[in-house]
Amino acid sequence: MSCLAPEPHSPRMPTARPARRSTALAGLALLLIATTAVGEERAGVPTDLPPAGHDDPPAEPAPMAEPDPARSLLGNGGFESTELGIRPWVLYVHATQGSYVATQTTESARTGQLGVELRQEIDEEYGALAQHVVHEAEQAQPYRLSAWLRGRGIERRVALNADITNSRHPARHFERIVEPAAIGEGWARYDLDVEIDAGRSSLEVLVVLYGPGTLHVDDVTLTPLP
Ligand SMILES: [Ca+2]
Repeated sequence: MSCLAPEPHSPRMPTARPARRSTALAGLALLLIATTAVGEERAGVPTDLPPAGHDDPPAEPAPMAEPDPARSLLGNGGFESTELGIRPWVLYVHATQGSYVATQTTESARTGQLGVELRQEIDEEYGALAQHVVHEAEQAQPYRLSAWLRGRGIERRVALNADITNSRHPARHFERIVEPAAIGEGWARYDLDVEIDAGRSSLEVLVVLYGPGTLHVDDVTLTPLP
């Protein structure tokens, strides 16, 4: 677990665009106090399933199974759209326009043909891929934000964030920090579990690169947990 002190590079970040983000800063300190980090396990597809026909007990449900993109609340999570580009994702940067770039590339594809390369161009605190979703739910439901990442030259950290503002409950902030040593040139999946309350929720999910480096991102999903 990590509890972050409110810092200038807070994930509840100001943005060069769009301007509406700047109004959200007032609640920053309180949100960060509620920061939640989840386990550091990497994703893994079970490889030790018993052969069919054995009397071995059945394998436990795989909690880290590959999320089903068809159930995801996010759009263009595989970055495959050649019409939309990265939309509805947007690129946030800390302050300096052009300090990070987000580009669809074939090198960034884990599945399909394309993924996104998020890269620092000019020294700056952070850049982030962000997507905003409005979700209406009859009852509370846990969800899992998952992203497949690989990278190089990352010196500070990467984070998965989810900020959830609900019509019936106070806003909540969820965060998973990924240390640079955990990000290699091979793909690994990182997960962040969140709770979406009943009612109308405004969700913002972010994949944040702090400091220098190149981060390849693909197959980002926000799917309901059982
Ligand atoms: Ca893809």
